[in-house]
Amino acid sequence: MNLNVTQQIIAAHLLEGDMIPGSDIALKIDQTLTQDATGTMAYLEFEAMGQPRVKTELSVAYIDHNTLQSGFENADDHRYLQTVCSKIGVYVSRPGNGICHQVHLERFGIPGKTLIGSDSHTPTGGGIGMLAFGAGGLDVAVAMGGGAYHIRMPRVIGVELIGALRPYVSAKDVILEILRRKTVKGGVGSVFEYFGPGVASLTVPERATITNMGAELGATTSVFPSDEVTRDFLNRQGRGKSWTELKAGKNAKYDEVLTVDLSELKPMAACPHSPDNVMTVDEVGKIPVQQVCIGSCTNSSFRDMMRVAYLLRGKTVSPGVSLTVSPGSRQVLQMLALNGALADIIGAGARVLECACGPCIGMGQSPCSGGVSLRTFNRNFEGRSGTADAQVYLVSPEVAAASAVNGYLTDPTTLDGAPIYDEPEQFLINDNMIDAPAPEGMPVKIERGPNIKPIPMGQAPGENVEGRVLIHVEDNITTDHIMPAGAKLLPYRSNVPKLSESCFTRCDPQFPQRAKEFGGGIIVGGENYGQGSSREHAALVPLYLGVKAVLVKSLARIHQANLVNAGIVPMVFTNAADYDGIEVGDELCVEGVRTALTTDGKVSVHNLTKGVRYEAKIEAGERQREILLAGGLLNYTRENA
Ligand code: MIC
Ligand code: SF4
Repeated sequence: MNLNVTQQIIAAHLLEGDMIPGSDIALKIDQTLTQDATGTMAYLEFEAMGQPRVKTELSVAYIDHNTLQSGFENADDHRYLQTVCSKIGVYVSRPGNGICHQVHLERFGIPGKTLIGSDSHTPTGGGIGMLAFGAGGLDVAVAMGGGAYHIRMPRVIGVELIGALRPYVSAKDVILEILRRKTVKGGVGSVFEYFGPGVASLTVPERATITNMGAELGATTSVFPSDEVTRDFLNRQGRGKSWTELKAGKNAKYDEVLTVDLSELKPMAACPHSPDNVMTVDEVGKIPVQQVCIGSCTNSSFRDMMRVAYLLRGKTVSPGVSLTVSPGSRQVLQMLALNGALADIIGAGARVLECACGPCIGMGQSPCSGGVSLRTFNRNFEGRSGTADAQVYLVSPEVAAASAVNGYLTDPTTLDGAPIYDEPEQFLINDNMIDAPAPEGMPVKIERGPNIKPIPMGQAPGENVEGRVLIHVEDNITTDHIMPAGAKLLPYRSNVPKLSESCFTRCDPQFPQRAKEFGGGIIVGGENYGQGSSREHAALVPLYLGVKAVLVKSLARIHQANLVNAGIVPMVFTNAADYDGIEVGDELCVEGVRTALTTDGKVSVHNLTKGVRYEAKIEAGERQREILLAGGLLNYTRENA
């Protein structure tokens, strides 16, 4: 066999297309996951498609994001999720049971299977050898109905790991080092596949930290082989039967190879405000810290928490610091409670939060004004923490715990000793918070609260698409800029009209008002537009506000798919310099849209205000063009049903 692991899994799931990098392929999807902040939409969409029951091998809905219930909205959404899932055949992981990616890895992940999830960190499953992708809710809904997942065949970047991590250097430092080298755009169109002698030194949860944060590279996904370490992890989870070996063929090739010597790595920090703004902790220096948050789907495994407990044992959190700890799953929390490590964490003064996303998505714990917050999370975009001027640094659990005690950023390799950690004989298995769906045919009443509002529907575009420029934004705009999350807004994830009041307000408070005044229009942006989360709200809310097209230098993968699914035309400048000449309010006419969608995608954008023309290309594969012609995926699915 000459195939690498990525190609082997793709070959085994290929429904359409050729495995030529860049060309459209369709994959069979074995498993899906949703979380509650994107799941309500995904299930509303599944219902709108008119399918009675899911057709996947396994579909799970997790309730982990919207767990702060400061009004009826989140609780109503949870009830909707529980009832709709029971009816259509989806398992539900109840609130408190843990973060989707952590629980899925522990209880459901299977090497060699495909998984898509309505969350950008679904590639966490790559730690156990799954080919796992983040996707918009509509794509997940289609996969639940048995439909294929359509992507571009990725390039495969081989990451050769050699050596072993030194004490206090962590899996987080591996992915931060790769982000330092490749940046938040460096993974676009690629899968990061890990190989080499260093792989065996990493446990499955450590591998999952690395694949989780591959999302920040803009990668299609990341994957590790499935080896004895994987088998061992599955055995300890009582799921040894799910193991199969997966390794790259002897003559497997990669489109590019990076080498990381684990033994040379130092503790790192991603500095404000981007995950690729990486320096060593030593280079950043001993800056005073006001908050430390440990948890999130990147770093909340039993291993991570045991390291934290070791560093906190017998210590006190520095008086100037607020330390929060959120274990990633109830399995982890219960094991910490049983072995006494939780007592070490509590004893040091940590504020123990429930097993959920919590501060990572701004669900509470916003730092103080201008505060420095060290977080073991994966994103430090400006304002995401809920405090506009907070300085968020992304670090490993070891750096976080050592710094919480000292009150300043601390390189743990300067400490004595080394945390001793052995994988537990057996992980504690208690699936009593995972509800099985009702048997097929059993009547289940779906409960809908008043917060659930209709989904906006796209419209088929005319030959010319006209509109004024609503906003002109720079490079690397995230979905957190387009449609912010946080404690105040997440309760409205099933209420697009309400969300629309906050669309783009982080960039321009006048945006929603202007969109109304202009009667909708066109968004102009820079490189890597829409990076970050998978939230389709970053497409559906602009759609609701009348956005018809976006014209940018380049697009992030999941957001591009979400725009197409919503029926918003994604266009890329042929000549990036044209971006500079456009201003808010300019009247644009995109000429020949329908013709372009049936031919080569090329359009001419006439700036009627400035009297100039720009060349652009509609960024969409063949099937995506048909979806755009139909006015979005829901219309397309109905037409083709
Ligand atoms: C995130 O980390 O930004 C989220 C919240 O998990 C999102 C999903 C969402 O917006 O609900 C993601 O990463 O896809
Ligand atoms: Fe939750 Fe944060 Fe992970 Fe997103 S990145 S799934 S908000 S823990």
